Amino acid sequence: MKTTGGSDEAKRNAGESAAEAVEDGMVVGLGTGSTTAHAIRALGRMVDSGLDVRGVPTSFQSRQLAQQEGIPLTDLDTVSRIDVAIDGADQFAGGDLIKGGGAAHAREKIVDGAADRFLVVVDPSKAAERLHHPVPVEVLPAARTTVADDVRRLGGNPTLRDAERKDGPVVTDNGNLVLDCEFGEIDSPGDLAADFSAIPGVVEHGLFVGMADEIHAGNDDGVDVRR
Ligand code: ABF
Repeated sequence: MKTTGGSDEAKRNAGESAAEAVEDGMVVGLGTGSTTAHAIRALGRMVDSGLDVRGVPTSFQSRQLAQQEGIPLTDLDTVSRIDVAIDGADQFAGGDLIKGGGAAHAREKIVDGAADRFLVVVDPSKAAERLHHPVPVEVLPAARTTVADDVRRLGGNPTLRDAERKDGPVVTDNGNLVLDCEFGEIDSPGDLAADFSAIPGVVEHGLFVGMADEIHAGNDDGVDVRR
């Protein structure tokens, strides 16, 4: 699995800390990425020891890992609520996040947003005073050019993810494309989120504003939990 940023030990400490919040009988949102993968593996071990949970995956990748780990799965057509969602981030500033490095942010936002508690698992390389990571924006293929024009009008610089790759650009689990939109420091994430949402052809953007309930920031020696 592709890993980014900090050490695997820091990611493990974050993921395992969040998994400890899961209790018997819960429905758990299973995020995407290398940090959440540690939480999913920890949940797999808890299931082996008798924990009764059902997972709602956010991506093909998290579905596969959860299946390997023996975690029973369900979906949002079957359950009416999610107790806890555990998911990673590309950057966080306070409780605001940029997600979508794994191109799974549309489903992540649905699942994380449906959870009573959304726990973010990160390593220290993800911390920022102000968000400045490029914002991934999932777009309908037919709208990639018009959305890119609108992003430029907002002051951003959009790049089609992996446009130069031999086998073509990244295609999301939903069959769409991703524009990574560079804005420098983002003064008002809430305003930019609203601007993205108003663009025709945008399926979902990677700004998760005020959604996090807890940040589990792992380091090599332990974890710092911010609520
Ligand atoms: C997903 O995986 C994404 O929303 C985020 O982009 C990424 C974080 O991955 P990692 O934990 O590997 O850094 O959660």
